[in-house]
Amino acid sequence: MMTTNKQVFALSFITLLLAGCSPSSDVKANRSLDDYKGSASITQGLATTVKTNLFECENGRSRVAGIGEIPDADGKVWTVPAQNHFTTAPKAADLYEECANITPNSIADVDEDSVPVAVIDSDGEEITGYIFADNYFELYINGQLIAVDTVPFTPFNSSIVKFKVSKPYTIAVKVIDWEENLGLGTEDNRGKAFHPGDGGFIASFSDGTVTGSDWQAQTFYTAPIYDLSCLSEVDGDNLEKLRLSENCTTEGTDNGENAYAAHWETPNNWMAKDFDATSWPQATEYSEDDIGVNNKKSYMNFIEKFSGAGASFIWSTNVVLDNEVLLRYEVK
Ligand SMILES: [Ca+2]
Ligand SMILES: [Ca+2]
Ligand SMILES: [Ca+2]
Repeated sequence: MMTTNKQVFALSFITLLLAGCSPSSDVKANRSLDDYKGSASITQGLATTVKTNLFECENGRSRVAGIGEIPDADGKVWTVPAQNHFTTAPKAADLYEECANITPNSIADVDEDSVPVAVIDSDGEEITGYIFADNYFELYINGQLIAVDTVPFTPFNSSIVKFKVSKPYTIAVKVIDWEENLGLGTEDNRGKAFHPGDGGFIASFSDGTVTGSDWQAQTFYTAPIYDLSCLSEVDGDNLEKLRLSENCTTEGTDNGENAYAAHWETPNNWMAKDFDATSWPQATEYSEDDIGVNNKKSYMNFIEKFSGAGASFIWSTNVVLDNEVLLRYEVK
């Protein structure tokens, strides 16, 4: 049974009375965690850094892309911003990557013939994909990991991939909105030490497949959360519960060290061709203005392959607070 906002408020009020009129910040934090009734596992505060930085930019600046671990109240350890295959998987070819001095002005200046082809079906169709992710993607075709993003955090880059496959086939993508403050879902930006960055993913494929609201998207890591009562989950038609954070603040702060984070376990076989994702929510579309790509050459120089090809930016329902999102689409 869902707990209504009124019930949460009533519980909070009773707990407040029990705790006295001026609860310490610890009591306040415990009260929030005790009252949380959703399906997520909750962590609070900064994660322990287990990998300092996955990526060094040879030519210019990049944000530190670390990996952290943080336990929840049950002792289960969560990897933030998400588990990934950056250090081991084949990297996508670069459309645009400043750190590697790959900065073509347009698609005409890209040597598409040199892009390696991942073969899934030897008698299949050869398909080229053009991908821009804020900040990081891992691309699976029929459950096979084809390529991962070459830059986990910043600078913003774009990628080109080729694969040979027979229809119908399944595209599955893990996208990560990376974070500087591991476990807190924030970065030092816009004058705030704890600014929640945003995500965004757009792709088109030479067989006409484009990202849009007919893709499916589910979040597995949502942060920062400063008041757990802003999280909600609702049922939809044939849907797994929508994991909503629309009532949570997206404002930056200089005091974000005690933020909560919501984690959900990713299914083991989420990328498999036969994984049943029919219950996942539909993806939410975002505009180029929402994502803020108008000043990003890694996007604008190839815009004909993105919005110009009919693709839309997609993510789960909250492009700011949802930081690990799984996407799926079946090409008929
Ligand atoms: Ca990237
Ligand atoms: Ca974010
Ligand atoms: Ca971002």
